[in-house]
Amino acid sequence: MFKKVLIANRGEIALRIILACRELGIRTVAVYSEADEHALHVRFADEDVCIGPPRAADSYLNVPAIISAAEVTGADAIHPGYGFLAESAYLAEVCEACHVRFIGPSPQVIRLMGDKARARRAMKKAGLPVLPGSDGALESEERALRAAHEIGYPVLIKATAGGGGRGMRVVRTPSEMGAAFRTASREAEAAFGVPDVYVEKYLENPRHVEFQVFGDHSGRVVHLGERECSIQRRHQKIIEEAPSPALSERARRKMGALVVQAAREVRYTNAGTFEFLLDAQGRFYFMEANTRLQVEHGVTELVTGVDLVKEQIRVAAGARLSFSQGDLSWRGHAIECRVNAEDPETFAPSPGVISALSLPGGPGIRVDTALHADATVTPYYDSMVAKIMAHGRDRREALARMARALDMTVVEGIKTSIPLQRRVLADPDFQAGRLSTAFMERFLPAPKPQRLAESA
Ligand code: MV4
Repeated sequence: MFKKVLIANRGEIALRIILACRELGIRTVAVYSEADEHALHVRFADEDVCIGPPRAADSYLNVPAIISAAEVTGADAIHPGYGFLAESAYLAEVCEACHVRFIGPSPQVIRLMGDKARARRAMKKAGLPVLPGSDGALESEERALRAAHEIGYPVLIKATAGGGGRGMRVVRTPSEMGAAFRTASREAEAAFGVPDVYVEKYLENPRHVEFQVFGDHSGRVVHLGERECSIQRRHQKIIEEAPSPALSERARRKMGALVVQAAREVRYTNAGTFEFLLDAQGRFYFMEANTRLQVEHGVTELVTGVDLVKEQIRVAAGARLSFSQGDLSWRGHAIECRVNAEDPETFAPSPGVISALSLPGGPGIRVDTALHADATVTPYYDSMVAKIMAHGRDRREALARMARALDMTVVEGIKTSIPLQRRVLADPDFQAGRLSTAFMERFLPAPKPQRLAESA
């Protein structure tokens, strides 16, 4: 087992990884930017190294600084968390070259899944259903038009280097192709440095359902069921749950078996997530695979009882998976609300000093956060400051626990997304499990008269 792990991240996930290391008896090294000198992840780690100025590009994304910190402290491994360098094939390669273990999949698998068109091709070949589409990057607008003609409109132009919705454009008629092709390509170039795009049949208002997979270095691969992640805004998830209200036991078994087979085919190791779009008829299509631990891993932990972070560390150190598919069962229902430091009406970031803090507890509640009284929420990084999770025997109980947990949460000094989440929890469609990726549109900045009426 590793003796010392460096955590190349900050905030709640850095803390989450430190907790896992503690339980495994592994020493921890925190890295931090000048903005995070007093952060909780630094205080809870056994050792810490400052890796640069506040801007992420100068610190948490600085590969040489992070590798140097690992070498100076004698760390055996690096856990990247999520975001920042978590899906950097380059960091994984540099780790190999420097004989520091990267806690994640191989550089080859990270690179494969990072190219969305290549991943789509590979997963189709491995037996996963995909939407009709071009099987690779399109060289010109004319090629895109020809592909769209074969697929049938509407189509979606996607960036091969994509993710996060950037470089995506819906095209409903041939006349829209030219402008959409050029803007998508330009956006992709600006965001990812790669202008390549491909097209796919566009599915209107699908659900987003993702499967958690895990592979070890002896070739064992299992799935830990799915998460429903349709409640999102501008590709930022807001509420996630496990299991998905949309999947029957039979559908889960079928999708799970296909995902395991596909992951095996590419020799997937460590934790991964296979994202699917689900249509109104229950048909599912592979969208992309994320080669990292996800923000929402906690809801899977609550329903399976597996500690995914400890498993990641053990497997990276060469251990076999501590459970087999047959050992796994799912208990009850879990839901997560992401607490963001933002205005719940306008979504504008809301940095500041936490003047008062009272976090929820009681039966079935878990809170992952690095917040504390007097903490400063800086404007430099992602606005997510806490994750509130609720577990219950069924969805109804989980939702009731979440609602009262949100009611008992006090965060003063900044604005948070909690009021918005309370409104979602109270929504009849949400309560009935009628979800889609278009769900949040109803909750977006209310037109002015309505807002006046609300506050009256
Ligand atoms: C799609 C789609 C509809 N049809 N692909 C969003 C981000 C990127 N991962 C792919 N995304 C989508 N791909 C086809 N062929 C709709 C989306 C999409 C979406 C997906 C999951 C969760 C929220 C979403 C919000 C808008 C669009």
